[in-house]
Amino acid sequence: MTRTTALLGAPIETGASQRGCIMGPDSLRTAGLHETLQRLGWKVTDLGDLTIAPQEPMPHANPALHHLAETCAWIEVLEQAAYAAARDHDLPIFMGGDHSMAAGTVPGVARHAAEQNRPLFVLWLDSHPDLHTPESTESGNLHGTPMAYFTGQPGCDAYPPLAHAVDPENICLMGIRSVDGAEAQKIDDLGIDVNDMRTIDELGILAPLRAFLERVKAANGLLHVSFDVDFLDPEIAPAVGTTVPGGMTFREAHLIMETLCDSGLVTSLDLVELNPFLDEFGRTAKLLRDLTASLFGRRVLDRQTKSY
Ligand code: 5AB
Ligand code: MN
Ligand code: MN
Ligand code: MN
Repeated sequence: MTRTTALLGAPIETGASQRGCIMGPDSLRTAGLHETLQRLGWKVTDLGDLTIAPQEPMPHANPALHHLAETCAWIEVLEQAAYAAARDHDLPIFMGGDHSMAAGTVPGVARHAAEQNRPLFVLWLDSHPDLHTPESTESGNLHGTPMAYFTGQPGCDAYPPLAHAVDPENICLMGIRSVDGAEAQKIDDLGIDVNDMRTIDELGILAPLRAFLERVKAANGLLHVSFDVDFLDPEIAPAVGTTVPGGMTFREAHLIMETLCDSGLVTSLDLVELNPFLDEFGRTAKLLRDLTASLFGRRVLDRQTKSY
């Protein structure tokens, strides 16, 4: 049977410190994401871009916060749209947009998982854990908060009520190399599976990834992958406002996507933090397109046909 995907644009940039992520969805379209997935045999539906109404400022005890009202509005719109996309398609792609959008997409797919009586697992590919709350963030940039929200941490009361929290035990972080004090504390408290860059240097990416995928499979879980561009090394992916040196190489990133493809377990994907204003002739958008193609079945060689 033909597998189905949907492209859903979330042109949101209010969670980031710099402007430009609003152009992310169109940059991915211009790079040919739709056509690439179609050529791999998928039925692709472009659902267009979501919008929110203009918002009045929302006061908060943390004076550092930027765009709280807009973030709340995006969370509500995205939760509903991500829920519907996950219900209607095999593997929808949520095209960002900054990472605050995961505060909507993850609860949306969590609602779909709950309806199916299946646990939701999250693979978080990022140099940051994004475990601040609106109370703990010092920068006030709300793209640093989605994981605290969708795991139901205290300190997120300013956000819409959360119906389906993700169990921290079902989350795997990979590529982590920039953690603030409050986030490190929460990682300890929650016991989240964190594969920081040192772990990956020591073990490689495959061993921890396969161990996580085994858990997803054993639990018959749904698997959401949240891909932040700053997961990649800035040398290969310059188009992001929060570059951190020492990231994933080209081949490590493809190997992750190829391994995810082989597992057949992934049921939704965020592509976030792409800032085309910082890109070099679409280089980062094309890389994201190609990494997505690896997840959707593109191979260097078709190994199935090879016999030794
Ligand atoms: B991203 C930082 N922890 O809170 C903060 O790019 C960075 O979605 C957040 O991972 C980075 O501002 C958020 C210093
Ligand atoms: Mn992030
Ligand atoms: Mn990040
Ligand atoms: Mn970022």
